Order: sequence, then C-alpha cells, then structure tokens
Amino acid sequence: MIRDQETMNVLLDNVARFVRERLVPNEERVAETDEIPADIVDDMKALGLFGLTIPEQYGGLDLTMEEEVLVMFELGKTSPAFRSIIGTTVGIGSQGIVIDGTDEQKAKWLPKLASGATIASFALTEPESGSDAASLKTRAVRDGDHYVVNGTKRFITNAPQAGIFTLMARTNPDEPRASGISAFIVEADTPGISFGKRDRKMGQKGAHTCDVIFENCRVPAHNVIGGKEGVGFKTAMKVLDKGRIHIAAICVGVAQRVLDDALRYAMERKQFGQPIAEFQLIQAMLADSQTELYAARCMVLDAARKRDAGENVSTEASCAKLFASEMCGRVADRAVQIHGGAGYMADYGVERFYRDVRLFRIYEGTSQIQQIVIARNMMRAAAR
Ligand code: COS
Repeated sequence: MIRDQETMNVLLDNVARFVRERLVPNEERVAETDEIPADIVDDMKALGLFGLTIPEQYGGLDLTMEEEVLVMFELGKTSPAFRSIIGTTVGIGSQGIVIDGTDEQKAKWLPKLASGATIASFALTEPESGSDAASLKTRAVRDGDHYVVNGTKRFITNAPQAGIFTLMARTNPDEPRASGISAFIVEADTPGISFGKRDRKMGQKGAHTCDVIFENCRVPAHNVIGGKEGVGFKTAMKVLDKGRIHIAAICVGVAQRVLDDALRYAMERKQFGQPIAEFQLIQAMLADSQTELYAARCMVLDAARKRDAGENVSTEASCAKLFASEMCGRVADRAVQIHGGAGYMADYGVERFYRDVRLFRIYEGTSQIQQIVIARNMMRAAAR
C-alpha cells in the first residue's frame, strides 16, 4: 500500500540521489577500509533512513511494507554494507518491539531507533543453534525483578555498533523447543556483556558481525518484549517474516545494479569487431537476468501488498526471499561472466558484488529453510 504517491516519489528520488551521489562513489573506500565513514552514517540519519519503519508517533516514517520495499529497491543499488548499517534497526532489531512491544517499551526505545541515535541488533543465532533456532541454549533465569542471562550469540550483525539487542533466550528449561523462549530488550552496555573479535567475512566489507557473550548479565524483567514469557520465538518468526521480504527487496535492488553494470559493459566492450552485447549468447544472459529480476520484483511487491492487507505472508515471504536471493546470485554470476577476465579483477567492482550477494542465500534463513517453511505451510493448508 502506498499512502501518498507524491510523498513517496520525493522519498524515492532522495534515496536514489543519495545512492548515486554519496554511496556509489564510496563503495571502494568502504571495501578497502571495512568501515562506513561516520559522515555517511550521519547523512543516513539526516535522511531518516534509520527510522523508515518506526511508527510516526515515535519519530519514524512508518513506511508500509510496499513503501519499504520500494525504498530497498533503490538502496539495493549499491554495496549491501550500506544497507546493513541501517538494516537491523529498520528490520530485525526493532520490529520485535514494534510488533509485540508494550507501549512503555515502544515509548522508551523507538524514538532513539528512529533517529539513529541507537542501533538495534537481533540476537538469535548461537554457536550450536543456527537454522534450528528453537534449540537455542542461552538461558535467562528469573531473579527478583531481573533475569540473569548466560550464553553466546554468534554472527550478530551490527553487534559492535549496537545500543540495544533484541535477544532470544530460554526462560523455561523444561521446554526445550520454541515455547521455552522469551524475547528481551537488552542494552549493549549492561554489565556482563562482552563482544568477540569482528568476524572476517567473504564479502560485505563495512558490515560487521561478531559474537555477543552474556555472563551473568542482569536484564530488568520489564524488558521482556510484550511483558510475556514463552512467546519470544513467535516474535522472532514474525520479525523474520517481515525481514525476509525486506532482504528479497534488497536482492532485487542489487541485481538491478549488477545487471545495469553488465549491460553497460556489454555495450561498450568490443570483440570480433562489435560490442559483445550484439552477440546472442551475451543477450541470452542479459535477457534471462532481466526476466528473473522482473519475476522477483513482482513477487516482492505482491508479498509486501499482502502483508499490508493484513494477510499471513509466511509462505510469500519465504518464496520471495528464496527466489530473489537465488536470482541475485545467478545475476551476479552472469555479470562476472559478461565482464570476462575483467569480471575477476577487483578494479571493476563486479567481483565484489559477486562475493557480497552470496550472503543473501544464507542469512535471515537459508534457501533450504525457506523451502522447509514453504512446503510445511503447503501441507498445513492442504490438511485443513
Ligand atoms: N509467525 C508466527 N508464529 C510462527 C511462525 C510465524 N511465521 N512460524 C512459526 N511460528 C510458531 C508456530 O506456530 C509454533 O507455535 P505453536 O507451537 O503455538 O503452534 C512455534 O512458532 C514453533 O514453530 P515450529 O514448530 O514451526 O518451529 P520449528 O522449530 O519446527 O522451526 C523454522 C521453524 C525452521 C522455520 C525456524 O527455526 C527458522 O526460521 N529457522 C531459521 C532461523 C533463521 O532464519 N535464522 C537467521 C537468523 S537471523 S540473520
């Protein structure tokens, strides 16, 4: 749902210009330094990018899902690390509070997230609990008006920058699966929290992940999201349903960027006396990429509109994330191929995207987890 087309056009123009003029020229610098310059982060705050999905009453833009994916189509047209620095605050780090938080929790945290003053991060994955998220072992034991948290969270995006974590921990040890899990808001400077070394990654330089270690960390009981124990896994799944549509939209944006670059290269690069774009085997790669990109864009928009209409989009979110992330991988692979030898060389940038997009098929649920979610939902619907 688009609430006001004119306002939306202004926002999309602003984001597109920001990507073109501020982010694209800094891609190599970010890749080399593994840091997003502070002045760029400040500009992102000024543009309101941290508050895209925070309700207006708390200072955000309160974008609908359709509006959010349209913005991500634009923001995707540059290195994914730029999206990543706002991504957890716009998405998985904040949405637990937005969807299931109490009024007090919203009033306390959302304004700081909307302005970008505080970065939110999502702490679900553990050393022994990845795809099987319900098996997580981090414990939160009630002690008076606090919980004492012990455990380790792994590969946590933006953990080094985070001001708060949406933490999933087990409050009921007698329930080894989902119903024993609660969601918490945990301030990053709470005593008992420490951080592992920054992970060294295949790509997405400038986006940082690390372990977050909780040792007898005392979290106020009123920080249980929604004030209710035992429903934290459901909160996490609701957050991921939304997050998966967001990631699928980013995949569309990045694929568009690399395809644009490949097309430009194919039209400029001459071999056998003519631009290589004139050769049908190159055209096949361009056309297949365009077709798949179009399909992914349609899927993302449809899933977003259905979510805006209040429908359960667990299946559509997984379908969109599965298809768009796999599509993006294929498009990046073809873009390298179209560039030939230049595609393998760092100076042309396309190999960097090839490495960057590999993550899309893994985080916020691997392609195989999306397949499981889709098939299970199909079987449940058929059984009803
Ligand atoms: N929305 C709301 N509730 C949901 C839900 C959703 N999308 N999906 C599941 N639930 C509920 C279920 O209804 C069930 O509740 P009841 O017991 O009351 O019926 C509960 O959550 C447990 O669900 P389920 O039994 O399906 O859980 P499983 O352990 O079988 O696993 C998967 C579910 C595999 C889908 C989940 O673990 C998953 O998504 N794993 C990937 C994790 C991931 O994406 N990690 C990335 C980290 S963030 S970068």
